[in-house]
Amino acid sequence: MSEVNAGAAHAGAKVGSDFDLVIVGAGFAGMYMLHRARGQGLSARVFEAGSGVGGTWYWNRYPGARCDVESMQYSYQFSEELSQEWEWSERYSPQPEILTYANHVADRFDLRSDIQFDTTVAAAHFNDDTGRWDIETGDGGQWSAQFVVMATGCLSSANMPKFEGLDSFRGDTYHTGHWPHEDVDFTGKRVGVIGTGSSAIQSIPIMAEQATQLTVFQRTPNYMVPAHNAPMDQAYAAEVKSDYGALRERARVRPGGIDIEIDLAPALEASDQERRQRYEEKWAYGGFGFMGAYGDLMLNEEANDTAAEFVRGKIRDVVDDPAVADLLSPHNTFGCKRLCVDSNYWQTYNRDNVSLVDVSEKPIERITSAGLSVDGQEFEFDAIVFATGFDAMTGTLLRIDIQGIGGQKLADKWAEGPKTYLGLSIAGFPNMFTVTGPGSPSVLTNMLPSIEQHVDWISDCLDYMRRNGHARITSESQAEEDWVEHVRDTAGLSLRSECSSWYVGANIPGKPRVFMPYMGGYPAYLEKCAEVVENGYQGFALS
Ligand code: NA7
Repeated sequence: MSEVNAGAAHAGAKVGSDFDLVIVGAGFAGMYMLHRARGQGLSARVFEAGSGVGGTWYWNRYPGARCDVESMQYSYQFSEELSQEWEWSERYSPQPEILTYANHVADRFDLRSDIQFDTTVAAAHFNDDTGRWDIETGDGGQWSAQFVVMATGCLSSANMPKFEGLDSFRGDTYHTGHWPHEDVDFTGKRVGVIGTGSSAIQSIPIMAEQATQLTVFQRTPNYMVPAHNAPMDQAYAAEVKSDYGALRERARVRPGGIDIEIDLAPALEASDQERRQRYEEKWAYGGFGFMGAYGDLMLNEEANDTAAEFVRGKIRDVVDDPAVADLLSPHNTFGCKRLCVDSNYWQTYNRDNVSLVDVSEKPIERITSAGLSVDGQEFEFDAIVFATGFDAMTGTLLRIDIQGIGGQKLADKWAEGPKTYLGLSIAGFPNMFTVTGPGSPSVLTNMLPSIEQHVDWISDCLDYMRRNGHARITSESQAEEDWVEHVRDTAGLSLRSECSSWYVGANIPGKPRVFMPYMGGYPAYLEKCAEVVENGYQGFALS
């Protein structure tokens, strides 16, 4: 999360050092990139805005924060010893445990000495004369590096809507993506929550147990599938560890890079009863596997609606008040916005101290000194929680003043949406790589393996360059254009590109509407990345 100060160039700036590689961010991507760079004998420095490692798991400490990918799959795979020795305590890991894991990795591989914490990157300018990157940190430090790796995360710039009167509120305010490090206790408090995405649905059931009154302001209801979280099944963990490679291999051939069962049969060819049974089985198992019930759920509106209606039925089953159940029921395309994996979210609305306010047609008018107002009605709170998400995929990169060849600003290049080659490289910005950048499968996959795949690709590329005496790599404009077109065409095949989600930037006013992640599937993407290398870094110019 970079609260960057783009205008930080000033007299008396501290002079830093020269590095082979500067890495921005010390989340899972930055940490592994540092580890690989060191293994290649490169000098590297990581700049991290936070005071510790962990990236998204460092910042998102809200109550109930938990990974929506199962623990045995959401972990690094580069070290077999690490995979064997680390023990996850639950089926889905809670944020504190993932953060402990990140810290364990930092210690185990002795990473901290090359990470500069509490340091934002304000600017990165490609210097046409030296062929290196000039980097400026928010503290006025100036650094030079041959290569820059943007390990800045996909969901790392919090979206705080510009509500009128925001500063006038006398109570406490929180953003789920910037949660305080100390415990926040809502006991005895009246709490308002804005948003009903993953962060909200994870935190609402827990906050509701503390608050005297919890009021949720919902603009769009979301589809959920139950997590059925539980203590780790030790027999299952042992079975996975007996051949971890097999699990990873099964995951690699799945579109989302997660080992879940996928049936390609079309939903519409099954009878109502067969469909019902299949959905019930998936529901009973829990998690994203629900999406794998049929092959056409994201391709055919009618098929999609069978899943949507099944989920709406589940809402009616568990929510006592039919009017509330109705309000909680989504009617947009199932799985179009990111599916939420929940624990007792809808059930929470059966509590006497929880209420739901629809702001879909009459938006929040303003924040007031006592709370907020909607449609002329004032709601009073002791605390307001903004669970309003992120400026996804491009937000953090664009908050840094990045300039490529000839001073071209990334913000200008991306004015109509992000353009990359493979989500790894940007034409006109030589020797800069993005880990899980826009145009790569990233957020549509299990992030950790996707991060490792990118870091491995970049590291192998740097090694290739060194062995072949190349100092500069840049993606070619035509290759980038072709890839951008392919990303767009592939997105167009799926129902997913049609709704107002953060995947298309719809949650940020004024952001260009472009489906940002690559939807062609993880296996196809891996193949493409490998093919580019086999063909001598096809689409890149090396010199
Ligand atoms: P999300 O999924 O982007 O959710 C943000 C929520 O905040 C969503 O319900 C938004 O409604 C709502 N929102 C945003 N701005 C407003 C305003 N101005 N008024 C009312 N409501 C608003 O972010 P999360 O942090 O929950 O999850 C992000 C990802 O993290 C998630 O997908 C997982 O990958 C992990 P909207 O739907 O836009 O109508």
